[in-house]
Formats: sequence, C-alpha cells, structure tokens
Amino acid sequence: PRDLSRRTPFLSPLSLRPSSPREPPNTLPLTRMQYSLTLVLLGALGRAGALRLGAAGVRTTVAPVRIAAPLATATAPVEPVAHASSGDGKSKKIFVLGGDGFCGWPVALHLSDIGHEVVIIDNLSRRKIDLDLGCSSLTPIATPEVRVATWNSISNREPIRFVNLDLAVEYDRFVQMIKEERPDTMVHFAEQRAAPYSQKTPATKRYTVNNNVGATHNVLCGIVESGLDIHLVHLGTMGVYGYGNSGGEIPEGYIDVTLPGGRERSILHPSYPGSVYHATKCLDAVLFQFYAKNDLLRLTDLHQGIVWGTNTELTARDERLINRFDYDGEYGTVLNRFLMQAACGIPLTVYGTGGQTRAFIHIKDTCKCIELAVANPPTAKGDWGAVEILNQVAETARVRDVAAMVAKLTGVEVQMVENPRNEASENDLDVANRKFQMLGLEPTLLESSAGLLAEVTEIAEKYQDRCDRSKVVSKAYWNKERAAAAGSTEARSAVKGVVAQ
Ligand code: NAD
Ligand code: USQ
Repeated sequence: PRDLSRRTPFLSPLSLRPSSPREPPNTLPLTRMQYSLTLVLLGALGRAGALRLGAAGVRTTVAPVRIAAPLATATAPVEPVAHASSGDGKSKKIFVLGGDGFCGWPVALHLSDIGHEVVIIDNLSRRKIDLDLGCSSLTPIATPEVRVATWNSISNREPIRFVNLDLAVEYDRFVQMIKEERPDTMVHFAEQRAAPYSQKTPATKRYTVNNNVGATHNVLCGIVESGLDIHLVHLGTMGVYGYGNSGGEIPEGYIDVTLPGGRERSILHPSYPGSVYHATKCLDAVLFQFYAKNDLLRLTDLHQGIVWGTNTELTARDERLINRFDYDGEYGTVLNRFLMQAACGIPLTVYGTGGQTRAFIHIKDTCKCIELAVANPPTAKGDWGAVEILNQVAETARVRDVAAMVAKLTGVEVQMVENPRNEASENDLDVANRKFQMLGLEPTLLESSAGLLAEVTEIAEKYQDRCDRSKVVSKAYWNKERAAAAGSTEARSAVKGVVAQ
C-alpha cells in the first residue's frame, strides 16, 4: 500500500492570471509563480533522474537493416485492480481538453457515441504550429466548427460543443466555464506532444514547458477552485519511465523498492525523460501527486505508448470528420510515418540501428481505453489513496522490426539514417498493461493487423499529393553532436526520394 498521508482537504488555490493571449512558439514569459514552480519541479526532476534505472549508454553506430524476430508483446498474467471492470455505466458530461487533436477528436466522437455529453476545449495551437512549420496534416481536416456540425447532424446524441480556449493562459475563463457547466469528468490531451518539436529551438523548448505545465496546472488549480468533484483523466506517456527495464517489467506507475535499512516502500516510478516534451509529462506527474494528496482530487494518469492509425469507424463516417495524419519529421510518429513513406515511395527512415524498442497502441484502442478510464474513476474521496496510473499500451516492438514488417507488406525500401536524437541505440522494453486488460481491453496487436496497416497505407496513398517531401526528414536535433552528424546537407540528402533543405 502507498503511504500517502491525507491532509486538510483544501488550501488556498493559486490564481495564475494571464496577461494576454499567447501563440506558440512566441510564448509570453512565465508569471513569477509559474516560473518558480517550474524551477522547483525541475529540481525535483533532477533528483529523481539520479535514480536512473539501468538505461543503456547512447551509441550511434549505423548498422544494416535486418529482418528480425516476431514483435514482442506484453502478455503478463492478469491481476484484479481496485475498481469494477464494468465501470459505473453512467452518462457523464465530459470536457475533452485538446479535442481537436489526433487523439482527442476520435475520442470526443467515441465518448459522444456511447452516450456522454461532450464539450471540446482547444485553442487550435496544433493547427497554428503546422502553419509555422509550413506543413499540414496529410489528411484534409475540416475546421472544428465544420467537424462538430457534421457530427451533430449525423448523430442522434447530445450535440458536441466546441470552445476555443487556451488552457495555459485563459485561467479565469476556464474556471468560469467549469462552474457553469459542472462537468463530471475532464480528459486532458491539451499539450504540445512532439518530442522533436520540443527539442528544435530554444523557443520551442520554452513553449513546450510553459504550455504543458501551465495547462496542466491550470486544470488542477481550476478543479480545486470550482469546489466540484471532477475526475481528471490525463494522457501521459511511456517516456516518463525512460525506456529501460526497471530491473524487470515496467510496472504501472509505482515501483516497490527496498530503502536503506531494509524498509520497503512503493514509490512513484523514477522519471527518466528523453526530451523536453517527455520532461513535461514527468512534471505533470509530480503535480498530480501533490494535488491528489493535498486536495484529494481524483486523478487518472494514462502512460500511453506511440499511437498509430488515423481513422476510427466514427471519423470514417463522413469526409468532414476525417482525423489528422502527421507525417513530417517533427510531428509524424514512427509507424504512421513508415506507412506514409511506403505509400509515397520514400524509403523508411530508420534512425541509427533501429534497435530502439517502444510501446505501441492503435487509435481505436486509445478510444476504448479512455472509455474505460472514464467509467472507472479512482474510488470516492472517502477511500482516496493515490493517483491511479495505467499503462496504455498494446505491445512493444523494435523500430527496425516495425520497418521490416512494413517493408514486407508493401515492398518499400528500408534506409538506415543518422539518428537526430540522443537516445539509446538498443533497448529492451517489457511493460505491464494488466490494468486495462483487466478492465476489458483486447489490445490490437501489430502481428494480426495487416488490414489496419493496409487501411492507413490506403489513406496515405489517397492523399499522397498533399505530402510535402521536403518535410519528411526531421530537422530537430537533440544536441550539437547530433546536429553535426544528422543535420549536414550530406546526411539529409542521403534519404532517397526527398528534397533535402
Ligand atoms: P495533438 O497535438 O494532435 O493534440 C493536442 C491538442 O491539444 C491540439 O488540438 C492542440 O491544439 C491542443 N492544445 C495544446 N495546447 C493547448 C492549450 N494550451 N489549450 C488548449 N488546447 C491546447 O496531440 P495528440 O497526438 O492528439 O496527443 C494528445 C495527448 O496524448 C498529448 O498530451 C500527448 O502527449 C499524449 N500522447 C500522444 C501520443 C501519440 O502518439 N500521439 C502518445 C502518447 C501520449
Ligand atoms: N524513429 C525512427 N524513424 C523515424 C521516426 C522515429 O527511427 O522516421 C524512431 C525514434 O528515433 C524513436 C522511435 O522511432 O526511437 C519513436 O519515435 P516517435 O517519433 O514515433 O515517438 P516519440 O518521439 O517517442 O513520441 C511519440 C508521441 C508522444 C508520445 C510518445 C509515446 O509523439 O506524444 O508521448 O510517442 S512513448 O514513445 O511511448 O514515450
């Protein structure tokens, strides 16, 4: 059992007041309070980082591609979790924060479709970043207004509403909205989520920290100020653990340790972020611990792996509901990029040796997981214990194996390229996902997903004219050494079929 003592339920909430609207990446300076908070949390993060768990050293050897063994899966035995697998079955009013994004939009439709009342809150910063990068979703996404109107015209559910609001800045307006709407649940996707973008420039690093930590803290602070019992479901990342092995399987959030003197404790798993973006998720996790302890908030943090796929059954119902498809070097994630590259005849860009092992989940499983998390909040305040943490992953796979699988399906060439990132070139990853399996998730595995993989490739083929080939190679480098190795025109030009800029 976690030893977190309960304290006085309510201390005066912080009130962070924005000075004016803000747009990425030209962020306003942090308020003094936000700045101090960030420094304190970064200090805590540094100490946690000292507990580093056996991650492999970074090597940048480039090896030829090798078609490898079947993909690893997380198949540990299933144990019961604290809450009922069937959930509470109630229809809820849900704020979907970041509901215009790649995960948020299909989740908003899914929650509406199963009978919840959905209000999307999004400041459209992701669309603005596309403009700044001179790029756009491979799929032609409609405006939020058109998307929502289309859904409302074809669904027989309570209409979805869309509110354009910056969670990191417009605190007072957000609190007002909470008080008026009185949601039961908030699902929080509203953060800058690309690791390469977060490493690109000092401005994007600062924007990512200010936006993500600012938004998360405003949500927590706003819930406390409203005085309402709102369940917050947050999208975290597998990257908070690093991609080591924790001396065995990576557990779900907490790890049992033996302290000096032989004392046994269950502690929050140490943070080992691999980018500024991933560091913001570690900072979020520290905030959750504090607000659960101090204000008894009901919090669920979902440590999600890399999401692949694009449409769900609901977003495929009408062209105007189509989901976002990021393919560029900064925002495109590995499997979707590989499927797009196959469709466009661009060799698959495996960074380094491709020995990086990561966790994956299909977008339709993301929707199911959120449904389950919403239906199974941590038990009521009287029995409150700690932040509920679930690993939202279907399986793990090595990058070069993923490339080999796509190459086998499509005949595309695989090309090993210099890694722009500072990461372990080879790692094993064994992840527990028992809690979601216990709640009823039947994960979609890559091995049996030829149909879904083909579906993504078909979508990419359909919209290949929208692909700007000059955006395929990543131009975000983790440090000077990586920029020198991967950023030279020679290295970029090595990727066949793209225009090196
Ligand atoms: P996305 O960028 O497509 O969506 C995020 C949405 O949040 C965007 O629509 C953006 O405009 C909005 N947003 C950002 N800052 C905001 C703010 N201050 N106020 C209001 N709205 C704001 O990202 P995604 O891929 O949908 O990811 C959603 C969440 O899931 C993120 O928190 C991400 O860290 C997490 N996640 C994503 C993946 C993945 O593979 N896509 C994997 C693991 C975790
Ligand atoms: N990679 C390649 N070639 C490419 C692109 C990526 O080899 O063309 C490699 C990267 O070096 C990395 C791995 O593939 O080792 C995964 O990269 P990614 O861009 O697919 O994923 P990542 O940067 O980890 O971030 C994504 C989401 C992020 C989420 C995270 C979950 O953008 O929001 O938090 O996946 S996780 O990886 O489990 O931490």
